[in-house]
Amino acid sequence: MIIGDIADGLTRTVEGIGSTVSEAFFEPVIRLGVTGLSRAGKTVFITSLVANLMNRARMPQLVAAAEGAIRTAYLQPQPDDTLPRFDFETHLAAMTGQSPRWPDSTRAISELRLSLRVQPTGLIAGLRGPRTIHLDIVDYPGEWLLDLSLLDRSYADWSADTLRRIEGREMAGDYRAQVAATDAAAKLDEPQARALAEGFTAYLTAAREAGFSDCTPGRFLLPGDLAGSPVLTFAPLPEPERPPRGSLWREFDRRYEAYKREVVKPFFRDHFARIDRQVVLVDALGAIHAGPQAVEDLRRAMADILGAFRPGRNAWLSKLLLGKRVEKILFAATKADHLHHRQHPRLTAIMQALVADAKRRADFAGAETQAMAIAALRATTEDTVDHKGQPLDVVRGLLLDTGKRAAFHPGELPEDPSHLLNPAREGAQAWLDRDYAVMRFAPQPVTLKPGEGPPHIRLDKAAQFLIGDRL
Ligand SMILES: Nc1nc2c(ncn2[C@@H]2O[C@H](COP(=O)(O)OP(=O)(O)OP(=O)(O)O)[C@@H](O)[C@H]2O)c(=O)[nH]1
Ligand SMILES: [Mg+2]
Repeated sequence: MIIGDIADGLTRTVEGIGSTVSEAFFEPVIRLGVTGLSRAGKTVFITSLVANLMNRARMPQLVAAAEGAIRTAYLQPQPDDTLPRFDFETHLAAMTGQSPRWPDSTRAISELRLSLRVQPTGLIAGLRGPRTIHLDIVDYPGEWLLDLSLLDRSYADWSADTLRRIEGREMAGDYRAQVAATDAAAKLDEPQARALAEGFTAYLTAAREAGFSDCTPGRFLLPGDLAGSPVLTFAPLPEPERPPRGSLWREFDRRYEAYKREVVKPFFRDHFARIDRQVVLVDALGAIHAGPQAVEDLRRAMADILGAFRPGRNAWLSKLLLGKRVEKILFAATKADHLHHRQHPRLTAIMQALVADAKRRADFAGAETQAMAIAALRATTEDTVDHKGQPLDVVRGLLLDTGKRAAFHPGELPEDPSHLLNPAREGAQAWLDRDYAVMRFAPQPVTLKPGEGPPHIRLDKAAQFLIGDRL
């Protein structure tokens, strides 16, 4: 254990020196992490961001683009040979063109390098030649950040906490019955172990679908090539009095520790620790639609996710980072094109309130943060219609389910976010005085003019915050 920690520290130092040397003498690199819970909009965000950095006509708020300092932007081979490449071309082809559709779910880590050729403008224009800046974008599931909280918890703690949380949840009924029929002190039986892991995974999947975010271990939902391996074949059980050697409990305890060591730590060491700038995408509208419980759970999951950006909280992570920190974090509420722009400030305020708790406790170790409402790919147009003699703000688009055009009003978000967050915190079952609807729109067919990227809302402002200062 201790040896492992020291070795981790050493790797980090050597790497740290490597990247400083290359930055000073060669070409600067910005590592941008893009994360969010599943379906938050990561793939659409990266695809649209890259397309709009390559064709910058829709990026007036990105100062370097508006001033013409960015001469060209082009894709290059990424630096990490063992990470899957973010499949930009396939995603872009899906999202644009005459019969566009949303890209497929991705559910694993991937990387893409975009290189920007930048010519300084203004007074120093003549003094400096053009330089190349590499933007390495890393897409990873937010669920993996939730696993950080496992590192300082034992199997017994995690089990007790998880079993407590699922007590009142309907979709956990089958798993609770399985636990009730299990003797954790009995000898390990592999088919039984597998059945428990499968039962617990089925619960996690249903909880995730119902809008719950506290779904650890994160890899149970996104197993990739670990599916079926022992590190993913355990589940929470009540602690028996004196579990004998070779018992189900002892073996699950061991596998839980292996999960932390072999799955969680390598992700933080190899990927998370190298990120300079981070965007956290949040489907806040989706949670509001699902109801107060989903909003409260999202707030808690945000606090857990954001814990990863306050390294003081976890001794192992602090040692790994050695004082290096993420410089900027953007919290972006996605899919803002479901709302008329008049409501965007309210969505931003809700986003701010959702992360406020975590932020108050420690300002992310000095990282600069901002909250925003964005749409990476705008699928609607705005309109105001007459509704019983009153003007009503709506958005119009092509419904995904029926393929029909429709005007849609999702409900009024409150001006004061506490009108949503307080009932959620107090355990309300439904919103008292209002209802929020979410419709799924298909992307609009677009014909892009030369120089134009896909239509979006505030993607340029997001890019200015995330990388503008380095261009
Ligand atoms: N209207 C609208 N819908 C969006 C936007 N971005 C994402 N969506 C919707 O959200 C869904 C999920 O987006 P993705 O980008 O695939 O989300 P993800 O976080 O990569 O999801 P996983 O890969 O499953 O983790 C899409 O299929 C769209 O329905 C947007 O800007 N506007
Ligand atoms: Mg994805």
